[in-house]
Amino acid sequence: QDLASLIGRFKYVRVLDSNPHTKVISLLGSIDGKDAVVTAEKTHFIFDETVRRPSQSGRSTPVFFHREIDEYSFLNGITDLKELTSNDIYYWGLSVLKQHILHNPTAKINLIWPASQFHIKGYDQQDLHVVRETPEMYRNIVMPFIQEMCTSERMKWVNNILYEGAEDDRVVYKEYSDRNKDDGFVVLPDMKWDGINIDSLYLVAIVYRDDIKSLRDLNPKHRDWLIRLNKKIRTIIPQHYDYNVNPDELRVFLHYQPSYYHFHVHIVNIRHPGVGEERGSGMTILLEDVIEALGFLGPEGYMKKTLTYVIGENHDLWKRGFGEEVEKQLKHDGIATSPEKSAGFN
Ligand code: M7G
Repeated sequence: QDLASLIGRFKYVRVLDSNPHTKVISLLGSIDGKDAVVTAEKTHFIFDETVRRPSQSGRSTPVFFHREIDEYSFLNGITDLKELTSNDIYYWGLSVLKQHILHNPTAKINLIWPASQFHIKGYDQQDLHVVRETPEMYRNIVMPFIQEMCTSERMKWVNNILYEGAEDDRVVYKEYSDRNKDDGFVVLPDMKWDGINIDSLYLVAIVYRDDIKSLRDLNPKHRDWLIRLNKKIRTIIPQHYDYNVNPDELRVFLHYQPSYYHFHVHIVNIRHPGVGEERGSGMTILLEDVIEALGFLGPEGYMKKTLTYVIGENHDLWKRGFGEEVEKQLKHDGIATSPEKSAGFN
């Protein structure tokens, strides 16, 4: 089964979401009678100073070099240009750029097939709400949910990367020894990265230890480990990309709620603001902030903290009680939920 033949058999059902800001569209459809979600994202422009060459080691992890002119760079690649209007010193028009499947592809396409209801709901447009997740809500609602989400089927892609050599040729860094499993981790390009443009560099670091499901499981005992992890990430990645990205140009962060409950951190070029937040839900917390907070949170760390973030109505937690909690919280705070009820402050 390759991507091209699967996409060829994709039967369109409806648009799940489209975002003119991120230039992403997600469609629901089916392939061979099973649900499929296809997402397309227009790729970013290639400037003439960065270009991709195969790495020396022969692996397909791209390495970037500076160079002057490339026929696929934005200006050189203009094959057609039509002015729409001009006014005084302002001109605007439309253009067609030279495209090439390797050097300058038009879009990155992701396919999930067969897609579960979790996947479909995750991409579907939804109403969002701010909620305070208290430690009690975590214990009563989130913990049982996490247990259900940690099936070997759902975690298969993670275990494939850690133990089965999946995506091996793209791995940027791997550290693992049986003696020191707790320090082991692997860094590789995230599924969200086109792998071409370093401005939109997006990597994910997945740890070998499996006792940490999410931010909630972190306590002060993990602080030194996270400091080491942060240091390694910020050292290794600039080296790997020949300092076309510097240690202080990487945004290293965690998601809560994550989509997958096996500890991992996101690593993104700071030139790509907002990335990792495109779903509009959950919270993004910088690894540096986590390390800092563990210095003064009590011995139970994040387990005792109330976490405020955005939750979508399609998230399972919404039905499992978060919806009711949001109402209760507003009532408790004395905040009216409709114009009739808001008679002013007292
Ligand atoms: P998350 O914070 O749990 O969820 O991050 P998010 O999707 O809301 O960000 C999981 C990260 O793993 C995401 O950035 C995904 O794009 C990435 N990811 C998911 N899968 C299934 C794969 C995969 O098979 N390979 C790679 N390389 N990355 C993946």
